[in-house]
Amino acid sequence: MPEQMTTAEAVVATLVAHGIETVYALPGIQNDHLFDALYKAQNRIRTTHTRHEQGAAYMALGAALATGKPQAFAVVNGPGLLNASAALLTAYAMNAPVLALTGEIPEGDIGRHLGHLHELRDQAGLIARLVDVAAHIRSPAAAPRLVAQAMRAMQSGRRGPAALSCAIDTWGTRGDVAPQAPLAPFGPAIDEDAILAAAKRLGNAKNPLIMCGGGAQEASREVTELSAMLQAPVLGYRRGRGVLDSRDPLSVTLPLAHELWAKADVVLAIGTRMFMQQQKVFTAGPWGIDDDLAVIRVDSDPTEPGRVRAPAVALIGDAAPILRRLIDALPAHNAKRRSRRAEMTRRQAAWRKRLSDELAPQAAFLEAMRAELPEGGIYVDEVTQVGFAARLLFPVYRPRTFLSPGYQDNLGWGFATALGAQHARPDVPVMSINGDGGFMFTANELATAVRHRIPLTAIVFNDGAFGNVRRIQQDVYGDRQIANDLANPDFVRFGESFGAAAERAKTPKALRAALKRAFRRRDTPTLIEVPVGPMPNPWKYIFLPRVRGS
Ligand SMILES: Cc1ncc(C[n+]2csc(CCOP(=O)(O)OP(=O)(O)O)c2C)c(N)n1
Ligand SMILES: [Mg+2]
Repeated sequence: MPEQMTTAEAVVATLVAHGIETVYALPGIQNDHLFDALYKAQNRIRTTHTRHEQGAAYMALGAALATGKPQAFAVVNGPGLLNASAALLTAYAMNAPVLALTGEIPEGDIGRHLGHLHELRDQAGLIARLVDVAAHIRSPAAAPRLVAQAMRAMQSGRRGPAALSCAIDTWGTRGDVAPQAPLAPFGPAIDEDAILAAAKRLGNAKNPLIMCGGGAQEASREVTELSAMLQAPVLGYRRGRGVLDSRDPLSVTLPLAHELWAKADVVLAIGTRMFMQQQKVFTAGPWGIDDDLAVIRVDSDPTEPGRVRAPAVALIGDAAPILRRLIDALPAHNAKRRSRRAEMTRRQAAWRKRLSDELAPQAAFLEAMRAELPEGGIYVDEVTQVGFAARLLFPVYRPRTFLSPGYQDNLGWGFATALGAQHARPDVPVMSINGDGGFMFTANELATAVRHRIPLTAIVFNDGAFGNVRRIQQDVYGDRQIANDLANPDFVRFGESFGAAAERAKTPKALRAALKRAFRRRDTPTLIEVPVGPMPNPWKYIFLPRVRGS
């Protein structure tokens, strides 16, 4: 039955019908009708406001990554949208379902360059470069369908962000609106010939290897079964970590996977761009591919597998159902396999020892963190020394519990993203690690954590520097140091001034004790400062040389 409502009310009603529970938001006059609609719908949808638009957008991103479900944020046009844009860019790079709702200047004046409040020339064109699916809402009647289409797009094929804009006057326009149920996600049927081809290749493989990217996060059970059937080691580097439990002897981190890569004959690459294997990174790599290596790609984006090099087999669609079919088809072709348990346990231990020795300061802090963070607790990464080591050394037990920013690697994403993860998952502790440089990008959102009682635990490793930049200037540029030293607040007093719990921990042991206290607080954020010195260089274990092909 159509009902009379404003465009804003129609959008909110449709978001609610799609299971959106929270809008992360920062208000402003262009969106006043939207916030009025959110006010009226308070018992069905929460509005969680932040102190800067990037905080709102990163919170939506964190909530999406932690839950795997679509999330929404609302900001004003122009500066509000631009403030949110780095998070939107990151959501795109991470294939995260984040919906941006943004205002616009009066409908009739778009494109006339009159200089309205917050006017941004060709805002729609700018948004189109940030997301794959964007629409401009022109009437209340059109709103539900556009919301439903955006929601469907965010959950179909290659996942990713979407954006909806609406002019200041249109938000308030009343009209007849018909309710809109969610649209079924779309995707191709599973290609049975390709499943058979993949099953034969994998079944006959002598040294199979599985590689997981972010697209494998929903296929943990299937990857675990396949790995056991094939006795195939599984690499998860950043976005693929936790798909196979780190405690499984077949779960390997980057340097061991690189070693295995040299001898692999069939690789099953699931939801990964295979960037390091195919691309030179600065002066290292690619790992290389030659004719003795058959690559099977599983990807929800049909354009991804052949982008650099045509694979032997491409399986297009969501990973979990495809892998389930592969599990069914494999036994008819699978070789009899000896357990690699002992071998992999030994090789893992050797790498763990080497990395823990060479990256000792980072490893000791990571060990303290893992000891306290419960099995289902969520670790949120940053572009910082302990973070780089975590990508190699931090054991991860479950999918969606290691959130690492993907190829944007944008400094400052961590704290606000972790805030969103903790907001969306109040049932588990979330731990955000930060450098002193990155933390100050969104440290203002401590106020948001206190205001909304979000019990996030944030650790700041304080070396008084953009440490990574400093080390590069020391090592590569003859110690000509510029723009890397930081004047910091007293982080403990800073945290306390917001009303957060705060303390300083100088050793891994002290950090462990501080984390124990922090994870017990369930309605207050905690800030833990860890003063550190320079840390050993992790990069030679991350940017690895070519081991095959030419
Ligand atoms: C948005 C963004 N700006 C700049 C950089 C470049 N960058 C990478 S690491 C880094 C310094 C990080 O300093 P800090 O957060 O203190 O971590 P540390 O290396 O000292 O542990 C910078 C500036 C980046 N990755 N992202
Ligand atoms: Mg630093």
